[in-house]
Amino acid sequence: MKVNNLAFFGAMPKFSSPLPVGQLYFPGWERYKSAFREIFERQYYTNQGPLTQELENKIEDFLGVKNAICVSNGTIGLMMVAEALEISGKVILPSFTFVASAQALVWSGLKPLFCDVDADTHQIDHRQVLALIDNDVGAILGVNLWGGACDLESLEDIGGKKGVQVFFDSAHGFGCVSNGLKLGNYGRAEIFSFHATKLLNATEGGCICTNDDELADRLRNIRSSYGVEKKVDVAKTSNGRMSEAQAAIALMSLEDFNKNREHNKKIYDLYCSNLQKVPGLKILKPSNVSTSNHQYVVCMIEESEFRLSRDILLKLLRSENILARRYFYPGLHNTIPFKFDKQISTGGLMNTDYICATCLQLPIGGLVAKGDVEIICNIINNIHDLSVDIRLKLEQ
Ligand code: T4K
Repeated sequence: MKVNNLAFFGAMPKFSSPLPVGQLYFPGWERYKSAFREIFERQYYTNQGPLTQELENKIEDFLGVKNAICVSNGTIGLMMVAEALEISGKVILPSFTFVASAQALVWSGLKPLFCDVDADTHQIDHRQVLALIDNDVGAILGVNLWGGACDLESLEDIGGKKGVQVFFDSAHGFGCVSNGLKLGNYGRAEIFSFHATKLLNATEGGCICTNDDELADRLRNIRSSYGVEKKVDVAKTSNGRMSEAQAAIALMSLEDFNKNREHNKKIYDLYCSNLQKVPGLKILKPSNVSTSNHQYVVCMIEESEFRLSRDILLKLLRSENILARRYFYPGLHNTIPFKFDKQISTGGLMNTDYICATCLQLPIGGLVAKGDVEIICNIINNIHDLSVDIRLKLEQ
């Protein structure tokens, strides 16, 4: 292959239509039709309808958790938990996460305090959490990234010893198992996202899980402005209701969950075997879990060995219609409003900066076939082989 065979330098893209990074598993038109016909016949669109209730029951069974409280998206789920836990002051969370983890805290009147992450796992560095705790810290929000988990038990221990509540953002973690227990069973509560790009998909949606019945009652009353049958006094209410249309799609997605996860695992394994010899490219192994949902394929590009930067590789791939992404770039601490706040972190966030500059997501999920992975890996291998020529051409 020659440099001029790359789409970036004028050749035809290797994929005729864009290949996104997200899941996008579609259940099939006939199943949609029959699910939506039933909603139409019942003439019941939202407010804890039969499909939402069925979904909650099925998620409780699937995760082995006492309470699953479905909501309209993961972000509002985080806001509702922060409210229900009656937290005040600062909340420690990792600096490498999606903006919603921190913004949900801001909406709840809390102050995020960023903790750096581990360079190898990308998860919050629990050793640094301890050093950040002072009297103003009201909670720790652990985030379970990339179909892996942070050190859940260490964070729970730290919270217990310091008298600080711990809850988890498991937006990426539905169906993952850590220490023999499915995510959803850790901390005071855990939040999942069922966004279209997640393996369990409700188009938009999410779920809060907790084994604390009293907390669950509070959450159910916060979810809707008019509460639920079992009234609990809460200071603030919201509208975090999941609609029947969302629940119908999530139910189909849950039915297909194991099959879709298997597909992701095969795709993940194929990337690993086809890219293992590329110098400077390392695929992240989901951390701290015995079962992952393989929701993301995350790789790190070390420029000195790969001989091209992550950003150049990204441009070359995108020209081929491979919509690779650099998630969480440029890092939460470099976004508004956090970048203007010197107290948002107490030390350097060196690992977060390093990961933001080197990490890249490759396509996985329902729209990606094994043959696509072969093509993507060939292109990446070729790009590395041609790196010297590519550099020269870019400098011209
Ligand atoms: N905590 C964490 C750690 C999170 O990662 C997230 C969300 C949350 C909390 C909050 O949960 P939610 O409130 O979102 O439920 C996505 C999602 O919007 C977001 O849910 C997710 N994390 C975040 C990491 O990624 P984008 O900007 O990457 O997605 P988007 O819409 O650009 O889609 C990716 C690709 O898929 C694009 O190439 C377009 C394509 N696409 C997307 C959709 C939705 C399609 O082809 N069809 C589609 O329907 O944010």
